[in-house]
Amino acid sequence: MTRLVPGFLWGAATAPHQIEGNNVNSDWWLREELMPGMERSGDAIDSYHRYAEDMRLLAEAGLNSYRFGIEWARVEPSPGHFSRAELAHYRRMIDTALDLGLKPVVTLHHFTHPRWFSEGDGWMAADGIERFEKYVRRVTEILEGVEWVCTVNEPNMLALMVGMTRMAKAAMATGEDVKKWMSPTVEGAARPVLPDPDPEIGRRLAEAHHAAREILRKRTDAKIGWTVAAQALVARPGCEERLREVQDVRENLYLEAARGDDFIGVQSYSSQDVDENGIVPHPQTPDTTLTGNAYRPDAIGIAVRHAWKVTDGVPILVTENGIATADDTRRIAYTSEALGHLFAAVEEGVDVRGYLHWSALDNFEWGHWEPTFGLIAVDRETFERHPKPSLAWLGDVARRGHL
Ligand code: IFM
Repeated sequence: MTRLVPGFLWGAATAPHQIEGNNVNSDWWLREELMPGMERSGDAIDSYHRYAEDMRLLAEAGLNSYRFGIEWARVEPSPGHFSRAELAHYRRMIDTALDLGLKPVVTLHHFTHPRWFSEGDGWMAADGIERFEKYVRRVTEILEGVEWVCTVNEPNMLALMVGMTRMAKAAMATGEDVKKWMSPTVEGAARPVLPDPDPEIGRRLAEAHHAAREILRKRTDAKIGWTVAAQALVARPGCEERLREVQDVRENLYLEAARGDDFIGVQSYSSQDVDENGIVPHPQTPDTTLTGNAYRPDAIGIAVRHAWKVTDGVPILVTENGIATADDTRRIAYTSEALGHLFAAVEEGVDVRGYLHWSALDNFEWGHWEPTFGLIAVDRETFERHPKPSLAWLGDVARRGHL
């Protein structure tokens, strides 16, 4: 039996825009309005009001941690104007989690920005980082008792999305089809290989992360990290050099920026090969997931070993891992296999501090509602929650501490 560190986090994760509903001051809300044919977040699953019920279900199942986010667009609806009521709302969420015995893992930025931030040059504006620092400084006022803080979620995906937004704006101005720039996630089988993240934006995000880390270290006792989207890339024979080039631009820039952090969040779903032309598209097979990913529960093992190596041994928190499927028995099978691969890496000496499943609830998958990742289903008319067997299963694993 694999020995896990004492206090190993067993939990599930969410992000504000995907579950709260009516995030009207965010750039994603605007995007959903402007992009033809895109599904909208709308009320989402109304977790803004129902977070206590959501957390209670996780705690009762046996989990000891919940990763959720603070929404910048709510906390700072216009530049420099901070909402005390929204900060109090997120403080209530932290208190609720602590009362239920769930260690909060709090994300400060998960893909969305206040509209006013994106209307300008966003991260590339001269004062882009300073703006983020101001927000982070205000948020530290409500973080007492929080042990884990993620500054920016998937900066590598964010750098790609900022680039996609630029392309969408350019396409709209010339009347071209914007569909391919709408969202980084796709539903259905025909998943294209996503473009590279823009390294200039990536470096800027790394600067923002370091600035936030400094503020958080001065003003809180939390462990600080950021969470990187891991593609678990594997070289085909003779393509090791090409793999390295692809990893450098897609992941290593972000993993190297985590050296000196207290932890690195690893988020993994699937794995892909790299050949002489770059990333090989996911093969389409009967077990392809609802986001077009290959069914690859071994990805998490590849991902944590890579992160461990590139960060030079920064402790790892698996901040996301899961599968988009309508068949919950597949979710249990995938997660069980994934944990087996994770534990194998632990046996080899990789320092893993926790496993947070994506996602606690079925939610808004960035322009799509069909791909469901949740341990809990939600009726989108009544907002009733229906825990799936996978929740009880994961809670049981958490209680026992092994498979
Ligand atoms: O839903 C997303 C999440 O917001 C970031 N990581 C990947 C998830 C599944 O696509």
